[in-house]
Amino acid sequence: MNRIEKLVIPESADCALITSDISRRYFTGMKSSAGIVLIFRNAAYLLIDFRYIEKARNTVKDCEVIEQQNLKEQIAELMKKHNACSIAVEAADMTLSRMAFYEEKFPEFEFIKSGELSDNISEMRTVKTADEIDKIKSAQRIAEKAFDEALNFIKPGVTEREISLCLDEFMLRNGAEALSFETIALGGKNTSMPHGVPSEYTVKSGDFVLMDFGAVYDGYHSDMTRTVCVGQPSEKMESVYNIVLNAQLKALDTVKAGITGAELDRSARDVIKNAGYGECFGHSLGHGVGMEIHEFPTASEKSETVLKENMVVTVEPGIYLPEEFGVRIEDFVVVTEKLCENLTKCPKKMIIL
Ligand SMILES: [Mn+2]
Repeated sequence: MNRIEKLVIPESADCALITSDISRRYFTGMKSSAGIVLIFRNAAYLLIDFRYIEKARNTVKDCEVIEQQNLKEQIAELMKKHNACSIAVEAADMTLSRMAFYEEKFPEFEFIKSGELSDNISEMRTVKTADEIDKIKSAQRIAEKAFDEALNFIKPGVTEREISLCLDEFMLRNGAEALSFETIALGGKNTSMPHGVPSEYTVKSGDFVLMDFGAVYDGYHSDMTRTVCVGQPSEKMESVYNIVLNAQLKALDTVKAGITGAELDRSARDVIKNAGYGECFGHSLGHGVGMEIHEFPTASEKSETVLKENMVVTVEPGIYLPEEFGVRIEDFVVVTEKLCENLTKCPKKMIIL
């Protein structure tokens, strides 16, 4: 069964209207910034405009490709053909103005606006196929080579922005179709801000440098964080680093199919709490990664999601001490029945440059 056949259309709807860029790519295999997929229980159509039509006709296999000309007429025709009158929309993507557009154009149809369709799609996407995992691995290999490059680049005198540029340029030159997100590269005191923005701050000897970055390969993201030291760390830096590392190793030892996101979060959080830094770990332990950089499942204190085999999830504990420094170490893993498969191959013992 292909993905379109696997999609569960909400029971109250006759068809599903796919409008988000990511879902369109997920179901058609083709990247585009426009177009809709209309999925009935026994047929599916991609309506896409002139800019993309050649590519769509050549590559899209699982649905009928129609050149979009008059969307209103074309949708009405397909609805009639399939004797359909209710349409489930992607509530997580649909804006109020687009919804108003559809409702105005199609007063005769009922729109199912509950989150059910979006939930069904995101649930499908949490469990990865072997092919998706391969793409995620390719993305991660690119990011890891960029990390090696950055280790050669980082020295006293370089700025945070230069470090982020070093990572970005390397990833884009070496096969990344895009960056997973705006690269975080922070030095010195700035490392205490978990999602700080790279500035002109110049790295000094004795600084931590924290880098959180990833590459996108064929639509799939990677995500990693490393904290390295430029010159000798203080005793406190070393001790905090090792607490974070132990918390991360504990979580990597815990993650497996059948536990909840909350249990995974707790495994690392307890190590940090017991070391007296519980208040300094103010974000959740991890999140799913795939076609989006943040997707389900969530590994947070409240997450009741039960992890399943072949979900991909990050493990990224941190300790942040304002006006001093911060440490985060992030790997991401494929959940399996026993030991997870760690997709991140970079060393984690403290690197001193
Ligand atoms: Mn992450």
